[in-house]
Amino acid sequence: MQRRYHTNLPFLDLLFNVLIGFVFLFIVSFLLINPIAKRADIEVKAEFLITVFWPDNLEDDVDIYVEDPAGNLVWFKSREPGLMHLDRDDLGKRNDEVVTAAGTILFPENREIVTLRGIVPGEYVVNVHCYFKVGGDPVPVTIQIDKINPYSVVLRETVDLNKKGDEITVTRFSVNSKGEVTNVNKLPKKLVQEWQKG
Ligand SMILES: [Ca+2]
Ligand SMILES: [Ca+2]
Repeated sequence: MQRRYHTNLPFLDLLFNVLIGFVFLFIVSFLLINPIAKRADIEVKAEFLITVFWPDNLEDDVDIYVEDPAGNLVWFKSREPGLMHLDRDDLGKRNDEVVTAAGTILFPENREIVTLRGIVPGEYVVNVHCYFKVGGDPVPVTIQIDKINPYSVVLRETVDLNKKGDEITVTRFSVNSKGEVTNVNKLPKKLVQEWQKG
């Protein structure tokens, strides 16, 4: 009996170590799962992001205009029609400084973002317009369209706006009821009317 007791000890030791190993793996996997669940929370709030940006520190004011399949137009004076939302009207360098109670905070980037919070099937039109310009050099404007669920880059393209008042249809893209992009083309469409130019 005594011999049998001694031979069981290493086995129990091993069993205990395996158990500790499993507990450790469980804790590690739990920690890994948690941030992924948090990211998913953010993802369901938007289906597409349309980001327009131009070089930092320029005084040039570029505006994004997006028309949805229902004919809604999002722009700086109509920031949340339908399921679209424009984060802010970036005026170039002029509104880069934001004065807060904690002091002045600098946002050097020039960027406007339109979020599509849900899917309306049909065609979207994305235009950029040069509202204000300093100097004669063209301003390179980059447009990126991100599809969020599942993630893919639909388009990333840079166009030049040469002078005040220039308007370019960067893209038209169609989305079906499943949220899939079915057609991308560049057929121009004027979205900025005279009264909107201010
Ligand atoms: Ca702007
Ligand atoms: Ca800016």
